[in-house]
Amino acid sequence: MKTILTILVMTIIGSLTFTLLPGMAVGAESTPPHHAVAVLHPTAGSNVSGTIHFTAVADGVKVSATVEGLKPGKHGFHIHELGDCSAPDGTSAGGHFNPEKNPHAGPDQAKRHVGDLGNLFADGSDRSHYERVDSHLSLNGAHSIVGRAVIVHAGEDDLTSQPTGAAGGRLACGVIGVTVR
Ligand SMILES: [Cu+2]
Ligand SMILES: [Zn+2]
Repeated sequence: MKTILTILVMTIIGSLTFTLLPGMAVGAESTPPHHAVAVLHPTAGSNVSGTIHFTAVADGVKVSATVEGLKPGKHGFHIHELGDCSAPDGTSAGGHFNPEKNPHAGPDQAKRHVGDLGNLFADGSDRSHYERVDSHLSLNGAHSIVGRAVIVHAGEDDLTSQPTGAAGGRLACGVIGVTVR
C-alpha cells in the first residue's frame, strides 16, 4: 500500500514538473532586456577604446558612451548590422544597421538608418562622452540593437553622404550584449 502511494505521489510530482518547466522558460524569454553594453576594442593600428551603456527608457533607448584615445574633432558613431568585430579593420561588422531600408542621415532625422547616431565629439581631453535618448533604437523586436556592433570612425560623419556619411576608417568596434545594469 505504501509503495503504491509513493509511486502515485512521484507520478504527480513528475507530471507537474514537466508541465510547469516549459511555461517558466517561455516566461523568462518574453521579458525584454532593459540594459545592454558594448565594450569597444581598438582595430589594428588604433588605440581607441571605450564603453557604451544602453538603457531602455520610456521614449526609446538612452545611449551613454565614454571613449578614450580619439584625436580632437568629430568621429562618426554608428550601430552596424553585424555583431562581428573579428576583422582587424572592423569591416566584419557590415554596414549601418538599417532594418527599414532608409537612406543614411543624421540622428535627428525621421528617416535614417536605425544605427545612425551621428558623431562623437572629442574635445582634446582624455575621455570623450556621448549621451542621447534615441527613439529609433530598441533592445527588443525588429529594431533591436542587441547582438549588433558599435563602430567609432576616424573621420566625421557628414550626415548626408550615402551610405555611410563618408566617416572613413573604423577605429574601434564592440559587440552589444545584454546586461543587468
Ligand atoms: Cu559606422
Ligand atoms: Zn547610416
